[in-house]
Amino acid sequence: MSSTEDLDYPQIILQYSSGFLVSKVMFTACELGVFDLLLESGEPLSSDAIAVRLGTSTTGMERLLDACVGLKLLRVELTQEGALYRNTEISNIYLTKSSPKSQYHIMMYYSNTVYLCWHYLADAVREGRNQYERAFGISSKDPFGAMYRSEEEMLKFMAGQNSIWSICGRDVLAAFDLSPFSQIYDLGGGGGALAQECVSLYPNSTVTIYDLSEVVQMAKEQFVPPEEHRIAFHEGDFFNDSIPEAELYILSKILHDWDDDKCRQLLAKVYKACKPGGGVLLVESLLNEDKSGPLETQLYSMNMLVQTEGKERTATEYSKLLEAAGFGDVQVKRTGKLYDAVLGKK
Ligand code: ASE
Repeated sequence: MSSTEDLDYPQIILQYSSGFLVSKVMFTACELGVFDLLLESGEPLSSDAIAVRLGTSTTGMERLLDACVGLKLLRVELTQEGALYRNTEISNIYLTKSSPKSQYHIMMYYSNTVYLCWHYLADAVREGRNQYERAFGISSKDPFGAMYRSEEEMLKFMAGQNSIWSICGRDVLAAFDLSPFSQIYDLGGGGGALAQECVSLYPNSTVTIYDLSEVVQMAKEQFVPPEEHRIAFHEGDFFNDSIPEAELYILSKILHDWDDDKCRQLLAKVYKACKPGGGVLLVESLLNEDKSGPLETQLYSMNMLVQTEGKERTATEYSKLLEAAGFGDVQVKRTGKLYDAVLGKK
């Protein structure tokens, strides 16, 4: 045993045991609007003032604020009038609703939807399938039918995905020089934040968001500004409807939703539609070849188990899927961040 491990005080086990408490404290402070209030107020506030303004109990709010201080999401200062709380820089940027890099919506999705599926993780592992039936009483045969079971759920998911691209989009699109491709389809492009990053990074490109009809309607209404003429829309189900010809297809966090069989079907269809000289860009979180990490990706793969039909994969697994569909010259770029990029050519 190495000297850093201590069997009498196994700190790592205790930390892991309370990991879910940490997430829930951050989610709850977001949900109640603590970070938004402290940003708006422009001055540090007492726990009593925060509780009054947010309509909560003082005893609950005081403890929530102190836990946020422990997590370094808030700072506390002791004055004659008592303890005063303020946001940290990272909270201002990522945890307030109005910030351009806000992660508020993905937190709400994790806290109110994903969290409920994870309650049944042991069942998911036993059965090897998602847990919509147990968590929400709805059939899990069609995972996106289940995920989009109401307009509100669909909106939460789309807003959540958009918040991820507001911080990760640029890196994955810059991983390869995509300027040779001007006609781009973003298959399953959802709320369009990645498409928006794409046209801003590659000003000569036009991006068509291909997604289910109700998703496209929501994207037009809620997310993509109508004056953005480099973004177009195509309503369809990429498994059952035709895929138009283009130079580049982006599949961003799409293959991780599906089993190998469905991935092969989809990629074969994309290959057929693709112009010669064109390609496909996969944006995914890559597992190490021996699946020893990264931890974040291993956890995402568990999330795919409880929520979808898919899993996270290694670079070699994605390369094989691409090659089986006919794509060649497969290149892998690790960004060092959460999401990586794999490019295949026709
Ligand atoms: C999907 C992405 C997500 C399907 C279900 C999902 C996310 C949460 N639930 O394609 C967002 C990203 N998080 C993960 C775990 O990938």
